[in-house]
Amino acid sequence: MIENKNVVTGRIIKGIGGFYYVKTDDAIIECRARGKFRKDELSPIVGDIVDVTLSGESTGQVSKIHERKNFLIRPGVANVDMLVLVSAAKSPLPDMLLIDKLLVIAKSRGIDSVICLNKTDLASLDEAQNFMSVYEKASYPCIMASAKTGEGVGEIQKLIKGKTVAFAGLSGVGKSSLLKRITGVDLETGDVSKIQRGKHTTRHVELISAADALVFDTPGFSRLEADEIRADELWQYFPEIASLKGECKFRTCNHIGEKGCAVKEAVDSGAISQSRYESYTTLYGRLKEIKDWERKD
Ligand SMILES: Nc1nc2c(ncn2[C@@H]2O[C@H](COP(=O)(O)OP(=O)(O)OP(=O)(O)O)[C@@H](O)[C@H]2O)c(=O)[nH]1
Ligand SMILES: [Mg+2]
Ligand SMILES: [Zn+2]
Repeated sequence: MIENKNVVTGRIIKGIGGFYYVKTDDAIIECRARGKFRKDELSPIVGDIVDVTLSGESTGQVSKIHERKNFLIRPGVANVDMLVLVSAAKSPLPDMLLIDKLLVIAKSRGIDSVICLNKTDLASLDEAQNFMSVYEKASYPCIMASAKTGEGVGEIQKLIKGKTVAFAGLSGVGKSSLLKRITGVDLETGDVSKIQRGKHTTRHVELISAADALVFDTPGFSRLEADEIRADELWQYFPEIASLKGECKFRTCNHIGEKGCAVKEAVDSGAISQSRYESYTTLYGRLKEIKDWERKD
């Protein structure tokens, strides 16, 4: 094959207003995506490995998206090894259903998740541990952190070493603040009054190379649907429910109040947390209403 000198391969590290910034071995190239991606409904996202056809020294056009290992729509990231789901112990309080939806989506796409509770300096140890125990029982790795005091930062650094990791969560939980500590890169962080007015600080996904890892800083979000998942498959994406497979009285048990349900028994005994079970039943009810033909692929 003849090598085309005008084509280089790199990774999208940022996307703003129709421009993509592609990092190659020796440059950052500003690109516009080609029309054909829109037609195929395949848009480049941050983290994509792409071919770029150069039009100048540092400008070009994304001409091919390499096959993705995985991707998420919200936050829009591709080819990740791990998701760090950040919540704050206070301001804002954790949104358990949102966390559980994102955990479900990540699991269904084969992405491992870690739970990180930030701003532990604002809460009592009891409050922090209550939150942690919900996810420890579900067998997710959990870290208590504070971007203010530096607690947990070393632990996160150790965990993400050598990996490509996306930080996600509500606006204002401190994703950028933590990443500033972790990577030493000076990211923009918000002030609380701005967040209370519903303003987001980080507006674009950005891939940062630092601290022996590649990390995505992502904008906060509060709306998320897991609509691509079928109600009768939902149990698979709750590890603590999946581990009870075959234990219920009825083989077809959906764990929403049937007789002899081992999942409900585990909730009653405290082995499965009430909050996770509520998320399961809420999500199940919502997904059950969606007809198969309405489901996006
Ligand atoms: N007390 C305390 N405040 C923190 C901590 N981490 C972040 N903050 C504050 O919380 C506010 C929001 O932090 P950001 O890092 O901008 O939050 P974010 O998650 O990146 O928000 P978006 O970019 O809007 O999604 C800022 O005022 C930070 O100083 C923490 O551990 N403790
Ligand atoms: Mg931010
Ligand atoms: Zn059951």
